Amino acid sequence: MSTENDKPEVDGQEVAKHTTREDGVWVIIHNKVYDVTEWLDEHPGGAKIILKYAGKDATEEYEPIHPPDAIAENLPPEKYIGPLAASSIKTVVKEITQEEQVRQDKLAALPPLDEILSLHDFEALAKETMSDKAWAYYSSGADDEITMRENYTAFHRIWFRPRILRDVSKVDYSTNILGFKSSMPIYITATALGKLGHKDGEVCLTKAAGKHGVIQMIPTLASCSFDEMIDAAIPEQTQFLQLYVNADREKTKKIIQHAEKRGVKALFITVDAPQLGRRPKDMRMKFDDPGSKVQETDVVTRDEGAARAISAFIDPSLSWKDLAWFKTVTKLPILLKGVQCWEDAVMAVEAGMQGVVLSNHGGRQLEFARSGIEVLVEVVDELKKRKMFPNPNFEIFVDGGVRRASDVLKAVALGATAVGIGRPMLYSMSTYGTEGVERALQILKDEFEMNLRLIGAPTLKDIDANMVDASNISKHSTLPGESIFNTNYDRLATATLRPK
Ligand code: 173
Repeated sequence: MSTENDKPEVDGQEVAKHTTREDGVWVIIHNKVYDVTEWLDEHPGGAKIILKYAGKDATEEYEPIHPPDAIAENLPPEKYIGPLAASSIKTVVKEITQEEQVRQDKLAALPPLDEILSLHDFEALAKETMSDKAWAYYSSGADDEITMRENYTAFHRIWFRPRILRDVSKVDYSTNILGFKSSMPIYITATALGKLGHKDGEVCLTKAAGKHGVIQMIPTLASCSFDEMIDAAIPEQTQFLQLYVNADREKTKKIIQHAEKRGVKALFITVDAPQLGRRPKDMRMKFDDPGSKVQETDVVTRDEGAARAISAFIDPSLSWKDLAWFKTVTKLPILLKGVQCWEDAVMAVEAGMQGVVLSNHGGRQLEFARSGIEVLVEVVDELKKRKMFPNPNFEIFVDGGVRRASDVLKAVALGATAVGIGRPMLYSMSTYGTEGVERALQILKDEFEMNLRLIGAPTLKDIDANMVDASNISKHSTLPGESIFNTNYDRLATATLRPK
């Protein structure tokens, strides 16, 4: 049997001849040449995107969207043609586009990290320096992005009721999350496609989390492989796993059991994404290249971006009845991520879950879903009435819109164990890599220290619901933010003069 290593080198000019279904479609990924002709119509992202790279190096496009083992798992070994000839490597290396050069120049002009004072700073710099595609993917929200903005503004309807004269010479903002130590009441939540933002991808988050004693929730759809994220952790570092459930439950079982074996400490099943939301900003980035060798039959119907394509495996039939099965395949604590009302939180307790994340998926799923922080208030109220909370076996988390430690402390005051932070971690990673994420976490620590002193709480246990006024939390502003309202709608007309 021939092994991979026996294959002859392939010249770049030979690869360049294989650009059509008739002549065969070859692509180069990581300096290896593959024949993907027969795979074109099976590709979840459609044939069109592959044809765009026919005869060329597709590595850059491929990397963020596929885990490193995707090719090996999907293509039969004989479709590996051979290594790209060393003499060709230079000739096929893409010239850097003008757009990319501009981006590189901007990255080189990033201010030193000690000038970054808040998570907002990272966001502003990420918008300036990320590729259009990456920015569109990370920053987009569902529909008119009203829920996405609401996540952020909902925190502004909660105000503090600080206490004074409480000896805050020493403050301690560390906590336990599901029994695991955390240096602060936050965790890095799961977000997909890390290599869109930074070439090293999610391991940047792993490393920064390890350095700062923060828990990382590993995403199902990362650019790095699961094992890369586990291997990047230091001993004693805690990692959780976010899980998209595959219609093929055997695949899901394999993922869970592998994660458990590799030391993951909890499983967060995403329950708010039976279908991926429509995110217009991302969708407008759909792949359309007039130069590509697209044929009539290759018209792509999936026009909702790479995320939609790679999420096609998610099982929309998942239901409460399935939860018992998860308990048969793992001993890990199981939590539901994406609960949005108290009724479902009660059902989660009754189903024996170890907790819930009150979340609307960063405003990327159902438009007009309420913010996690708003849902927290009703969930804690109702669970308390039923004597289901506080409960050492059931913890409540919130995510969405968090930019400040003060936001986190509001959630803690209202009953959350900790809060998930997603986009700000991606923005700090995309701008400065691991060091950026470390700086973001340090900024949060500095904010926690100051805020605990100023609200008069030496430890997180000293914070309770009386330290906040959340009485306005359900009073929504109905203005659709500053986006569509300011661009598409005309100002209301008023009476004007009529010069004679
Ligand atoms: O919010 C997302 O973009 C997300 O969760 C996702 C799901 C599937 C594929 C890629 C991203």
